[in-house]
Parts: sequence; structure tokens; C-alpha cells
Amino acid sequence: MVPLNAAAILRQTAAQLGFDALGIAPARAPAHADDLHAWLARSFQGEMNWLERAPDTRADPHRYDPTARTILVAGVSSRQTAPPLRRGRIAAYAQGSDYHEVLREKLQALARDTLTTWGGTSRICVDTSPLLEKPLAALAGIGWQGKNTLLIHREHGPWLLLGCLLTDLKISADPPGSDHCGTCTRCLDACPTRAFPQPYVLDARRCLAYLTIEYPGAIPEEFRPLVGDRLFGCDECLEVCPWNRHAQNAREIKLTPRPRPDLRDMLAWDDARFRSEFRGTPVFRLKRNRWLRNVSVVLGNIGDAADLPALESASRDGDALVREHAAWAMNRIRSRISGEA
Ligand code: B12
Ligand code: SF4
Ligand code: SF4
Repeated sequence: MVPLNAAAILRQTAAQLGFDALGIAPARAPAHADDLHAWLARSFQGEMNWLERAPDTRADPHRYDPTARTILVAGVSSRQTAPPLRRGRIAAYAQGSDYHEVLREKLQALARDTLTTWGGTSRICVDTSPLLEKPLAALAGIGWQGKNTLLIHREHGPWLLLGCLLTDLKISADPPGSDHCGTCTRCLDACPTRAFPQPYVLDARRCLAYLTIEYPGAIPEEFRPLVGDRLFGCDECLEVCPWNRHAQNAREIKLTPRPRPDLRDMLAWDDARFRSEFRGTPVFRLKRNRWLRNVSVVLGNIGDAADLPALESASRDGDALVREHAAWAMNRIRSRISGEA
């Protein structure tokens, strides 16, 4: 039986478990879900082919799980403001342990302490399920989808990482969030690659998060200088949002940044070393070759003559992707040095 004060119990339990936000939505298609078709038709997904599979299911959670009547959407802040101790930046969400596991554990505990005791089902979705998590979070009243396409929360800005719990229980929903972007265009203006063809729409093919995380091949040369010192992901359109003004840093201890060696040392890592250093973090899924691809691009952009010997060895690496990016980096550093001379 769902208690009359279910929403209050859910909110209290979620807060005790360390969630920074919780909203309740009916299991139906969120606003703008149909725009997914137009987005795919414009090929904005790039090589993320998995986004093309069953778009009708992705757009409507009821198709994904016909038994679902309610969706709980929960968020944990990932904000980190300490400057990196080493050269190169990793996006805030990826500086500590893998957030998928962090959210999954918390959602399991939330389901166990509430939905299960009320006799309901629970299905956990964090990131990899075919759901539009940001529009669903807006439907659940957590915030609104901003012009940078991210879910913006009044207190935590764009920094919430999201997870969903689908249940067959009927729980009274929160009112949907309303848009508070107003005339602001800071995120659109700040994007280094002009990845927003229009407000609220992202061309992922131009996004540095896509190019440094999802894209498997050689980073197109036109984008390499724009990568700057970003090793993994990009936070530019998050950092400039005025809704950061009340945001605190992440309180989830597992998201605390891990120490990491200097870029030059990493170029000499073999596969075993890469795996042992990054196991349990979001960087792990890149595998060694894509990580060293990114390290090379960053060194090409910010490195100096002292980095050339390490790049020289990497340009003879067993992996073609690493070789090519290391060679590009050496050329870029050399032309910078000669330009400065
Ligand atoms: C694919 C993906 C990516 C891709 C594409 C991003 C994108 N914007 O779609 C890439 C690799 C680029 C990416 C990057 C990042 N991602 Co990502 N990503 C996803 C994933 C797996 C699917 C998103 C999706 O379905 N995209 C498809 C497009 C069509 O969806 P959409 O952007 O919401 O598009 C809608 C709008 O354009 C809307 N629309 C059209 N016109 C209008 C008009 C108005 C007024 C409105 C409101 C809407 C609207 O219609 C579209 C369809 O509904 C989700 C997890 C999930 N399952 O939802 C995480 C997710 C969105 N990512 C997340 C994060 C943290 C990031 C990064 C910040 C990581 C980083 N620091 O590097 C960046 C941010 C880049 C950005 N500005 O979006 C978080 C976002 C949390 C939040 N607070 O919003 C999510 C939810 C993961 C999670 N579980 O927490 N990501
Ligand atoms: S994450 Fe960076 S590259 Fe991607 S849209 Fe935002 S500012 Fe642009
Ligand atoms: S920077 Fe401005 S336009 Fe972009 S999401 Fe934040 S409030 Fe909205």
C-alpha cells in the first residue's frame, strides 16, 4: 500500500541517502520527447548509433516499461571547483569514482526502503537505459532543461547527475519544472566549438564531450586546438550558468577528485597500468588508446619542449591512434616554439 504521505517519505529517505534532489513524474512521454526524431534526422548523434535504436521507446517511458506508472528522478551534484593539481582538466563528473555505481547504489537503497516495502516494483535506470533523463527530470519538477540542453536546478545549477526509478505504484506527481533561462545565452556564447545550432539543441558531433569521450576515432584536426587542456569531457557550458550562484561542491565523497600523475608520465603507461589507475572511474571506458589520444592532443595544445621526448616515444606506440596524435602534438609544440623564438 502506498502511504498517503509517500512523496514526503520518498524525499526524506532520498535526502538521508545523500541525494541532492528528488522529483516524481507520471510514466508518460515528457515535453519535447518527439523532438528526438528531428534531432536524429539531423544526424546530431554522430557515431552514437545506439541513440538511433527504437526512438519511440526512448521518447516514451511507458513503451520502455509498460508496467511503470510512476518515475522517480533523483540527482546528485557533481560540482567540483578546486583547480586541477596537474596539467589538463577532467570534467567534474568524472574526477572521482564512476557515478553510475554511486547513483545505482543509492537508488537501490531508496527502492528497498520505500517502494519495496509498499509492495511495488522498481527498475533502476542510470544513463544507459533508453530514457530521456533530462526531459523526465523536468517533468518530475526537479528543474528545467536549459538552453545548454542540461537539466538546471535552482540550487545546484547544471551539476546534478541523474538517475531514474520506474515503479508500478501510482504516486502523486510533482508539477513539472518551468524554464528560467530567460534572455540569458551565456552557455551558447561560451561553447568553444559552437555546438548549439539553436538554443536547447546540441549537435553532439561538435561537442568536446563527444569528441573526447564517445568518439572512437581520430579527433578531426579542426577541433584539436579547441580541445585546449580538456582531457575528458567539457564543463564550459555548465560553469558559465548563472544558476551556479548558490551551488555548493559535491558532497558525495565518492565523487571527490582522485590524484593523477603528470601527462608526460601517462604517455609511457602500458595497458595494465592504465587499467589499474582508472578502474572504477568514468575514464576507464576510454581504454588506453583513446586516453593517450586525448593526452597527446592536450600536450600539443599546452605542452613545451620538455614534453617532446615522451611524445617522440608515443609516436612509435603500437597503436595507430596514439602514434598519429602524438606526432600531431610534436608538430604543434615545435611550431609554437619556433613561432615564439
Ligand atoms: C548521449 C548523451 C550525451 C551526448 C549528447 C548530449 C545531449 N545533449 O544529448 C554527449 C556525449 C555530447 C554528452 C555530453 C555531456 N553529458 Co551526457 N548524456 C547523454 C545521454 C546518455 C543521452 C542524452 C540524449 O538522449 N540525447 C538525445 C538528445 C535528443 O536529447 P536532448 O539533448 O535532451 O534533446 C532534447 C532537446 O533538444 C529537446 N528540445 C528541442 N527543442 C527544444 C526546445 C525547448 C524549449 C526545450 C526545453 C527542449 C527542446 O528535444 C530533444 C529531445 O527531447 C544522457 C543520459 C540519458 N539516458 O538521458 C547523458 C546526460 C544527458 N549527460 C550528462 C552529462 C553530465 C554530460 C556532460 C555535462 C558531461 C561533461 N561534462 O563532459 C556533457 C554536457 C554536454 C551538453 N551540453 O549536453 C547528464 C546530464 C545531467 C543534467 N544535469 O542534465 C546525463 C543526464 C547523464 C546522467 N545520468 O546524469 N552526453
Ligand atoms: S560541453 Fe563544451 S563543447 Fe560541449 S556543448 Fe558544452 S561548452 Fe560546448
Ligand atoms: S547559461 Fe543561461 S541560457 Fe544557459 S542554461 Fe544557464 S541560464 Fe539557461
